[in-house]
Amino acid sequence: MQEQLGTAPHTDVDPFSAEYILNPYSHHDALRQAPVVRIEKYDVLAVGRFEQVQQVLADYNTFISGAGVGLSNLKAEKPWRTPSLLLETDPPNHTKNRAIISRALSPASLRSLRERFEAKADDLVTKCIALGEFDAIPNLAEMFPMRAFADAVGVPQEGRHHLVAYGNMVFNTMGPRNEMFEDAMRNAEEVITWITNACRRETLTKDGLGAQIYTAADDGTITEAEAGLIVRSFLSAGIDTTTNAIASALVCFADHPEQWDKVREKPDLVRAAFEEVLRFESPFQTFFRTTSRPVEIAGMPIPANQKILLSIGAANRDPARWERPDEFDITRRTTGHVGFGAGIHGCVGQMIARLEVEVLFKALAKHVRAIELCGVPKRQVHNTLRGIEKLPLRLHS
Ligand code: OVM
Repeated sequence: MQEQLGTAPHTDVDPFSAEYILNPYSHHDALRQAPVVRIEKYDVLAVGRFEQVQQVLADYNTFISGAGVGLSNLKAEKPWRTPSLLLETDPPNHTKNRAIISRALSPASLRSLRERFEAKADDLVTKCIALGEFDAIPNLAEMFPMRAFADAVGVPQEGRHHLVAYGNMVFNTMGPRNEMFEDAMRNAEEVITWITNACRRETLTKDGLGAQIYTAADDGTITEAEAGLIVRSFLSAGIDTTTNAIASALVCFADHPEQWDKVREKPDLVRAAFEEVLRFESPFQTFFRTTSRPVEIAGMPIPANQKILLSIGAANRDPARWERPDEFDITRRTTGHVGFGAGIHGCVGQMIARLEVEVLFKALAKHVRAIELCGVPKRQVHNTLRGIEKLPLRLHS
């Protein structure tokens, strides 16, 4: 008889149920009860402790991305789109593609964007103040990345609402085939057509981040089609994530006016505050890796070809790693949070995300004395993102 050593405890927690999504934090203890747990409903393993999440992210040869970072194994099931050349790829291809997109997002490249972002932020904040009570999701949280980021990439003005729909498709399809998955894919054909066209060399502006990717096709490093797919990564990862980070930041400051006062007194605190928002309300809550070989996590044997869910949200509130994990505190040390992931797949757009949020919240700090919630924010029931659907606010100048 073979002895069962170090088996992962089972849990009936369902990270893709509406109940969980509306309040993930009340379920995280169950995910953190052991270094690895088995989620019965999907028959996958999960890690929610900071230490193991960190460890899995660091070991990219064992815990690969090439089988997808959603529940579905892209090597076994046909994916709905060509896999991403960055997110869903492993070295050596990942390394080559990542270098190309990194160059486009380098500090030197981003420096020239600051002034344009500032003008847009000032204009948008002034308009939002004038609206009185307004919904901050379409009017602010979506609008800012949709103007600042989409302009920076160089995509057409017409039809930009498809960017939000596409983000919903990309992130909701990382979960199981549930209602959220099907809802996000309802209009897929029209959205994919728009996105595919937006990624073409002929469609992009000549001076944007998108055009910069095509210079790698010009010198033969990648093909024209690969350049289009790398541009697609900008449009997949660059809108919904930032939108929900902005929305969460607005709620955090509305709920903690004393911390908003600190930011108003010292706007340079915005950057540190944003890291705390990412820890406290991580926009990208969950994703997966797949084992490329049999391995042990904290002594528990894991077979090859096993999907493992990483709860970024749980790791960023793990009491073993963070003091007072459930308190929003912009003065804490947030170094090491995994809100942007970590390691070779760590968010390649993190510097532009930080720039967008810094500029927007500095404009808010300049014009807005208080951020008032005019009703309960309506959560977006979403397989992957910590989303807000409706956010009634008033900005007091
Ligand atoms: C991509 C992609 C899509 C979603 C997220 C992401 C967080 C990347 O298509 O490359 O990174």
